[in-house]
Amino acid sequence: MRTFVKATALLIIVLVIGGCTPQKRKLDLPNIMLTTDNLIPHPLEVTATNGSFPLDNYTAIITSDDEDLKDIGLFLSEKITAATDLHVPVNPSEATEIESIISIQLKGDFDTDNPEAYSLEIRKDTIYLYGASAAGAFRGIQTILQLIPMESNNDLANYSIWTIPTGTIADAPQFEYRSAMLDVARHFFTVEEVKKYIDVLSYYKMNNFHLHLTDDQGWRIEIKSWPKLTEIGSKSEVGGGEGGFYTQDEYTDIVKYAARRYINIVPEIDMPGHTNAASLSYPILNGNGKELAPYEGIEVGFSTFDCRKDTVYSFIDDVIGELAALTPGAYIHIGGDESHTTSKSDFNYFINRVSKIVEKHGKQMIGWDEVVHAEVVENSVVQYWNKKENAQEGVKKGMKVILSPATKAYLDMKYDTESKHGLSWAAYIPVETGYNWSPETFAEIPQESILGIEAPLWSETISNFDELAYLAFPRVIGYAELGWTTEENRNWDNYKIRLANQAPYLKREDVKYYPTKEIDWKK
Ligand code: TNX
Repeated sequence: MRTFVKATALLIIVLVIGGCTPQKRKLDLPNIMLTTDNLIPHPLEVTATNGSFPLDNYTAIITSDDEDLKDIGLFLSEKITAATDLHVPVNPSEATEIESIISIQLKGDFDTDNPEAYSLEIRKDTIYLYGASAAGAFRGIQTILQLIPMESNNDLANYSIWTIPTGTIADAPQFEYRSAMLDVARHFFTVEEVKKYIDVLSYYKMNNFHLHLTDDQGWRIEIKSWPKLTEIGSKSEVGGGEGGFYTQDEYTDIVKYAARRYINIVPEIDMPGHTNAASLSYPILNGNGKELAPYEGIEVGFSTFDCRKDTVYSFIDDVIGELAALTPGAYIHIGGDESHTTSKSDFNYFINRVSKIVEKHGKQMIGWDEVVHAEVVENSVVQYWNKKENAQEGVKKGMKVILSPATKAYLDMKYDTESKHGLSWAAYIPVETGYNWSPETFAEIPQESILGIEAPLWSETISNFDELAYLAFPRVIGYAELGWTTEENRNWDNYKIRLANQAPYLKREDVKYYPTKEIDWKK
C-alpha cells in the first residue's frame, strides 16, 4: 500500500513536471544489453531487457520526502557531474524540461531483511531504485554510477547522451561487515588522503573503515584529557618523518564524510603492546621497565603497558570515553596483537578489564585474534589475522569473526618479488591469490559466525596516497567483492574482465593502481 501511494505521488510529480514540457523529443535510443561487465561487486540477480535509458540534460533525480534519500540524490547528482559534466537536478521545484527520471525510494517488501538490499528497475524513461533502507539506496546508486558508460553517445541527438542499458537488478550483500583498514600510525596520512580512500571504497560498496590510530611509532588522535599523547607521542613515524595526528574536529570530519557514504569508522587504540608512543608521552603507563625513546623502526612486540597498575585503566577509561563520544558506530577496536613482552596472565587480565571499559562506554569490542584467550564481554568480535585456531576459539565463546587472514587479505604484502613497496612475511599476494579464495570456508567456522571481511593496510613501507594506492589497488576491490558477492557469483576469469574495466574509473579518480600483468587493463 505504502509503495502504491509513493508510486502514485511520483507519477503525479512526473505528470506535473512532464506537463510543463512543450514537446516530447523523439529519440531513437539504441538497444543495449545489460551485463555485469562493469559491475563490482557482482550483484545477486541481473535481467536484461535490451533497451536504453538516456542520461542527459533532460534527466532529473526525484526522491521521496526523506532527508537521507534527498542527500543520496544529491550525492548521485554530484557524482554524475564528476563523471559526465551533466547537472542533474534533484527534486526540482521549477518547471524544468524533464524527460527521464531517476527515482529513489524506500521499499518494505524485500524478501530479505537485509538493510543494504536494493533493487533497480531500469526502464526507457525511468530508473526506479528502491532501498530496504537509506544504506541500501546508497549501495544502489553505486550500481547506477557503474552502469554509466565512460563515453557519451553523440550520434543520437545534437547533445550528449549517456545510455544506460535497461533491465532489472536485485541485490544484497552476503556479509554485514565489509571493510578496509589503514594504519596511520607507522606513517601518518592526512585527512584528505583518508577521505579519498574512503570515497573510492564506497564505490565498491564497502561499509566500514578501520583506522589503526596508535602504535609504537606514533599516537594519531587528540585526547583532551591526556594532551601529551599528541604533544609528544604524535611527532614520530617510521623512517624519521614528522608524524602528525587528527584533532578531534578532524576525526569528526572524517566520521561525517564516511557517514555520508554509509561507511562506519572503526577506531583502534592498539594495546597493551604497540604502545611505545603512549608510554613515551606518559611514562607511568610503561610496563617493560626499559628506557623510552621515540621509535622509528619496524620491529614489533617490544612495548607493553603495565597491566597491573590502576592508572593504566583510568587512562584507558578516559581515552575510550572520548573516542566513544566521537564515534557514532558500534565498534571500538582495542588491538591486542603481538604483546610479546606482556605475560600471559597480565595479558588476559588486561583484555578482560578493557573489554568491560569498552562495554561501559556503550560500544562493542573488536580485538585481533590473540584476545580470544581472555574472558571478554560476550558480544565482542575477534579479527582473525594470524591463527585460525584463535578464530575458532572465539566462535566457541560466542564471538563473531572478521576475516583478515594475512596470507590472503593483507594489502601490505607485496604482489611478487618485484613489488616497489610492501612486506612479505606472510606471503606474496598477487591479485589472483587475493581474490580467489573463500572467506565462507577459509577458517572452517560456521557461516553465521562470520561478521565479514576486512583488508588491512599496514603502513611501514608507504607514506603517501600514491604508495597507498599501489598496494591497495586493485586488490582491495577484490575484497569488496568477497564481502558482498555470494560464492556462486564469483569466478576469477569473469572477475578479471570486470576488474579490467575499472581502469578508466580509477584513472579518472587519479588512483595509481598497480597495473599487474594478470589483468588485460582496458585502455
Ligand atoms: C603484523 S597484523 C601486525 C602489524 C604489522 C603487520 C605488518 C597485526 C595484528 N599486527 O603490527 O604492521 O604485521 O604486516
